[in-house]
Amino acid sequence: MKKTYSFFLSVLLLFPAAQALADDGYRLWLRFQPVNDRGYLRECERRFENVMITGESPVIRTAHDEFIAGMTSMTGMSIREVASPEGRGTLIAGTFSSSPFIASLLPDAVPGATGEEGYIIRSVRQGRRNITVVASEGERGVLYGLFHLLRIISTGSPLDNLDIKEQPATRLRLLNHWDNLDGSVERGYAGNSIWNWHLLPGYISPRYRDYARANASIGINGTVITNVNANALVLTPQYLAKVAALADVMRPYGIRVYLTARFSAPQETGSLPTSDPLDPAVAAWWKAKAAEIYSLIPDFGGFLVKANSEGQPGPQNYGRSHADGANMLADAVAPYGGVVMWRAFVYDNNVPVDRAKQAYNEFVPLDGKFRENVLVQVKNGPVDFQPREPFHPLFGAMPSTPLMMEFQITQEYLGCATHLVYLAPLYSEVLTSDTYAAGPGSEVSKVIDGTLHGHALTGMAGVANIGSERNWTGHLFGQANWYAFGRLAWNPRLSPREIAMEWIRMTMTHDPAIAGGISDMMLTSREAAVNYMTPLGLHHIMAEGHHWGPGPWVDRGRPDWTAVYYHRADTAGIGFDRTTAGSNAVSQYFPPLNGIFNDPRTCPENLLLWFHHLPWYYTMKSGRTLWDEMCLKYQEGVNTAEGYRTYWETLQGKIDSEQYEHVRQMLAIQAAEARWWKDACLLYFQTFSRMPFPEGVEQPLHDLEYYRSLKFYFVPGI
Ligand code: GCV
Repeated sequence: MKKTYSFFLSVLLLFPAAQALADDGYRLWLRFQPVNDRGYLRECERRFENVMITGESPVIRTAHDEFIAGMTSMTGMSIREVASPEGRGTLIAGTFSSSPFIASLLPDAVPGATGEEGYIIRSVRQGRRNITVVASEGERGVLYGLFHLLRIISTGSPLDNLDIKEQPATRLRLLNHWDNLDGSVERGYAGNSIWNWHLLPGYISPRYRDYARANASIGINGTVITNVNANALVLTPQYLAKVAALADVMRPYGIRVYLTARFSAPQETGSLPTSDPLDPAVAAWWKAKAAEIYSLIPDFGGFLVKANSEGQPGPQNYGRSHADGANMLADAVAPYGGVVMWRAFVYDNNVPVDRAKQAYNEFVPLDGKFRENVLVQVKNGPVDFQPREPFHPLFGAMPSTPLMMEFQITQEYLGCATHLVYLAPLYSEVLTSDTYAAGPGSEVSKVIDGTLHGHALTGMAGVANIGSERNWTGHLFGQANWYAFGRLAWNPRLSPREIAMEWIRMTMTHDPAIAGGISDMMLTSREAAVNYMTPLGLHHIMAEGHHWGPGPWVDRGRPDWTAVYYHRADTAGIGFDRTTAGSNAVSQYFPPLNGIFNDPRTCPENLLLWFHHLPWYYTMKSGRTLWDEMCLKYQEGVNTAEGYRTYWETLQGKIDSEQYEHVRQMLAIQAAEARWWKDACLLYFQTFSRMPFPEGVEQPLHDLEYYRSLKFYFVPGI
């Protein structure tokens, strides 16, 4: 790998104007802008003028090329490849087994110190020579370690005395694409699918590699490339060749490909008369299918399954349980080290008394009945990715089964890709919630990372917000949610602010005042969205079908898909009674939470109407009536969204012009939509409360009939 990367420098010197070009967002957080601070630049030169990256494999080659390209782009240095430390400083990277020299630099690193994916980054002094060593037991660890070092430099963080030891909290860190074979994306707001199924496997878009780079840079190690509302066609030889081509692109970045399995595939593509999981012919069909897949994709990850939910077929069609279905698939992939991720997002054919209770009721009795290579994948809350939900009561309630977290990155219920809603606070709120499953301190993150119940198979999935739009996510700030998901899957204890600052510094600016201002905006944005959409525990009051905009009046169709089912507003009050006197969903939580949620005086006010139906004149902690409080929350959300607009305008000329203009327009839409939410919801709820708006709440722009009559065609994502 001896090569001098002066080519990159000449490109930078020949085309300095390229640096001034507007940023279209394509490079995500991997912009690797030239370092402006001269002192810091000299520091980089002192430490990284030579590199020695040991080992030969596709992943190590990727790690090498990424590091050299990133460093060259940031410093313009001609980096020399060396076989032993030279000059003022050398970066040395590799696996312990690839070089006894690396092992000798880290004598304290006992076997198992890093695992396959963890790494150590350490500054070592040899005489007057600076050595920075990045080492791991596995080649993916080397790749992640070098991306970490690039992050240190691109955020302008200190380079001296590095002593970092990292290991991922979860084993499977996956994106879930709800991408269809026709190129559409369910709940996708950033264009079409990035997978061009028509041109695969012949044409490999450069985007696939850039996608893999971005994911590897934040530790994502798997991707489920097809929708959970699955199409059995993807399991046919024609499509498997396409999947194999994508897997080939992902592999050098340490990313495995997974597929969604349509439960009725044996009938749909295999012409069997049944898909009954206990039928030996069905099990044999899946075994043969697994063998076929692994012959094409030796590192295939496994299957993700949505069964018996929203019309998807499943084992219950044959009177079998979720465990029967999952285990049959698990047996098929087990010989190859594959896993099955079985989703707990289930809908019964009969409308339940309380939709929020269903997954718990169906899955808790199955605890301990799954094969060792099955994870049950649970959405963060019991209903469906709402702006705020309590954590899902299944977390902590299935000690003998690995539970995998499912977050939604795409903003189905959060204004699509039009609203700036930074989701790290939502993810973090859930991960740090105490389930009390094994007494105080039993946080959701400990269920997910396996430490609470002793599971080695662990994982976190995020429903991707990625599409064919040039900037990948539609809204520039949507990139921050992809980034934050990866960072939290690696380390659920990172703070949302820390993650925001990293992203801002890598994507927008190093200016501390501006970075601080932008991060303040990001950190408050989730609460702002909750306030202008669903304050005080309201939920699922979005418009019908596409879920964009308010629809608290929606009352047609399957009851648990309507808004009135969830808010239950009437002249007496509002909210879903899930107390022991109501649906008793509170009983699905461990003590003392069940008691805390059960009593309106102890229930957190931000979940009040999730658990309680309360009179409009109920007295809140502020001393205001529930009605007044709700009105003021809606207004607060609107005011915050307006404030973002005003703040952003102060950034003109201070950040990249294309970034500025893109976000400026998006924030204007968001502020208008926040007002629309407030006006529509308050006018509608006022028909029940019959109370006036309190002081400080602006009068609606239109009447209720106007808002109810609004119809939208071709909203993306359905
Ligand atoms: C993929 C919600 C969404 C559906 C989605 C489903 C799921 O109901 O609206 O689009 O389907 O969740 O998570 O399976």
